[in-house]
Amino acid sequence: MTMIADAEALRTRIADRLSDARTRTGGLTDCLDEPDLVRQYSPLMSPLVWDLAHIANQEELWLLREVGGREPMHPEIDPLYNAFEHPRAQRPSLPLLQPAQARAYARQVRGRVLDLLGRVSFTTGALVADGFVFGMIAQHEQQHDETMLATHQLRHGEPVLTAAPPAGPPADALRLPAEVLVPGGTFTMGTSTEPWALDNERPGHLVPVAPFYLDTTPVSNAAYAGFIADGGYDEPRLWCAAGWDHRQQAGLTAPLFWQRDGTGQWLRRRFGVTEPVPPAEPVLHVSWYEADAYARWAGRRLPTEAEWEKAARHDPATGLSRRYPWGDADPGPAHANLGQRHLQPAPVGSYPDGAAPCGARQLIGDVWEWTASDFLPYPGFSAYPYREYSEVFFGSDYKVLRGGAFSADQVACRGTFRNWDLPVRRQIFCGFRTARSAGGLGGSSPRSVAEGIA
Ligand code: AVJ
Ligand code: FE
Repeated sequence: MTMIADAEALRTRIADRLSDARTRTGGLTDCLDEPDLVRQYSPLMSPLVWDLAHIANQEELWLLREVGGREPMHPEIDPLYNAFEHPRAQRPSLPLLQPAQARAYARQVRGRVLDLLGRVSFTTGALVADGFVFGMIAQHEQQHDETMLATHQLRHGEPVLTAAPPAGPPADALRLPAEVLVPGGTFTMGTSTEPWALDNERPGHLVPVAPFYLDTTPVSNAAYAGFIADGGYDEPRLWCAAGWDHRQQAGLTAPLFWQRDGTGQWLRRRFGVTEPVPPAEPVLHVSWYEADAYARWAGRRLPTEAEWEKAARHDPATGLSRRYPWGDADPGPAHANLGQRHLQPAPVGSYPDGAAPCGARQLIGDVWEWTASDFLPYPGFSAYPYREYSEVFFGSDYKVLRGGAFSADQVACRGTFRNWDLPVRRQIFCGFRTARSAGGLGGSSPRSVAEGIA
């Protein structure tokens, strides 16, 4: 392809990804009236109208000002939408733009961005090379769309979101082995080549991984209910010290949004609808502490981040790391449950076309998976283009989650993508799978996926 055709293809791709994000933002905000957009549903979340204007403000900052060299449109509002100046709990008391003003601001910014996109040459430096900063802004909006979906899940009131349920599991789901072997050896973790990878995914580097067994699928609701029924929440030996303190202080007894009906059956609230907990669906809305305790109960442990990524990306046939478990092709509807196409995870064992070379399924999509690892920089990390995306969060406070969920869009999900949160958090769309080291003696596992959801 010529350079000019390349640039045209890139413009189209950028415009499409920006437009996808805006469609989703609209879907999450047009369904609510003004009081519901301005209200705060939980101190953990911003009012939706804050996300709306923050999305526009970041787009203005990075695309119109940094790339386009324009003057600020409304400099006086910048501090209101700087996430570091005002914690979420305080945002409802700020003099925020009202919904109509926030929408108008977002529309104006986007119009100017599309003008700029038509003129930009992608050759004026690292920020625009391969369209990076445009991709970063599409990812940023989609990340806030995911946050807004979590706000919807916390909201009480009539349901306003609908989506088709995922298909039933494939015929082989129940016959899958409960765990798969990931052979030991070095693999390439992270990337130096994926054009829209964010700073914390870089650079690609070699990491040795000892052989281990990984659950074929995420842990199901039925398996998790087994942990509850066995007294897992009342057995301090299953919890790390900080986890037990938190379990006591927060009074945890089950995943967030679960409750028992009069007969002791588990129900859950999902986007305003209360329904029986589906046994075969991956468990959602558990904290890292709960995932860690479950794994200990199962005689297992959480996978490290490196183990997770090796299982998801390493191709033993070539020795190379793939972009996704299934290869390098962008995710399609047969590969993974992504993009808020469904508003719940698919049954464990779904998406055979998205399986990794090791045989693990649903590594991408369905539920974010807690890993054992703290959020740390890779060797050779350098903050780009701003320290507040990743660097200020590095350390032992945050745990890494991998793989994306039904709530995440494909532009912000890939084999190298790293998410992180505090180990107490569970309003995000998080679940987990477990692992055990191979080679040693001991370690238990059910024989099949079917046994795990019986
Ligand atoms: C990567 C999901 C942890 O929401 O705090 C949004 C993404 N960063 N705006 C977050 C983000 C700046 C971030 N997470
Ligand atoms: Fe943000």
